[in-house]
Amino acid sequence: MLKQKSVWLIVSFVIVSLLLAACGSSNTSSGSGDDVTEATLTLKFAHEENDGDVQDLYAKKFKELIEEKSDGKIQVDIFTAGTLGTNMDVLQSLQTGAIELAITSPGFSGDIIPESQIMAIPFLFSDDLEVNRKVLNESEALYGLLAEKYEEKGIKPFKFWLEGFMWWTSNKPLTTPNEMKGFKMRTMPTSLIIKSYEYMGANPTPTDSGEIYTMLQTKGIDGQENPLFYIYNSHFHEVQDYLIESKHHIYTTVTAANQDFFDSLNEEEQQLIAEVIEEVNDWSFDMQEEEAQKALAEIKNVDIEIIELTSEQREAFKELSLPVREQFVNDVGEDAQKILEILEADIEQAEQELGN
Ligand code: 6CS
Repeated sequence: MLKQKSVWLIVSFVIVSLLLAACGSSNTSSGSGDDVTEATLTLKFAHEENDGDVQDLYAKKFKELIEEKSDGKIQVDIFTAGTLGTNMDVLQSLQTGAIELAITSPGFSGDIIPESQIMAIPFLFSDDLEVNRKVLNESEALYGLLAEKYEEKGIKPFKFWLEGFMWWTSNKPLTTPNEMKGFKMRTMPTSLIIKSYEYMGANPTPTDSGEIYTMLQTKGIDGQENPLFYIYNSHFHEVQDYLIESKHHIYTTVTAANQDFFDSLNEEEQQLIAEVIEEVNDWSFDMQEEEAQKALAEIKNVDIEIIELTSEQREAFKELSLPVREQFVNDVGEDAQKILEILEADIEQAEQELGN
């Protein structure tokens, strides 16, 4: 007998497929009449956030540039969070080719690409965003062995990129491991994040992103982690007493295509898509920084206490979280170890090159 989870997965897959079928196929023509350019390709581009969030601004920039540079021959339809099911459904749709492009984050891809959980290890990346930018742009670990793991699952990762530091919001100060004990911390569903918080003494509670606000309000969870723009746009600061600059992690994500779809394109189309993603990626670093600054300025207007962890305080949480690295290697295997070793070296090298 099929388990309830499997039945639910099949049902949501059928719903998403029907929805996408209603949106049309990837080879289409748009408009009619002499003054309208015939579109030869329509890309369905899904992401995990809401209208106006960082991933949405990224997708809109991609749409603007590719439609302009292809003289309207390539068109883009953007799908925001929830419109094609959960974020895990989006990843599945990318894998099956029901959508052509997506922004997909490691917090949701652990079941399909276990090695991608490396991006969810806390305190692994630098506390300097420029260093992290360099690593995400160039890392041999990410564009070598980790990229192969995505490709084995039918997904072509173009660029890894970041959406800012993760901050904690909470209903009590979180400055020492003692205060973290039993704390109901909302997490994304990937098992490595859950284990990391268990090591830090918390009671991690995976929750769908659409439920976070209500769960905070009703005290079903005590707090959550997210970049500033997401905290502000989702109004979490309105139902939390503390905003903590913990720098325990950065929010990373990947812009990716369905591999078969990408392989089916001609060289010119492939090059254009890759070039535009490169351009949007460069642009996105300043964009996410601006969004973070705007959000912080707004949050400072409300009644919430902002705490910046000292490096000693961060170190105490880091120490507790360290076993998750070994657990990642034990759970995922030999290649996970290689990716981790190369990534650690890439981060160290970037730190040295940028003079940290
Ligand atoms: O916490 C989450 O679930 C969400 N956070 C971000 C920054 N993007 C998408 C994700 O669903």
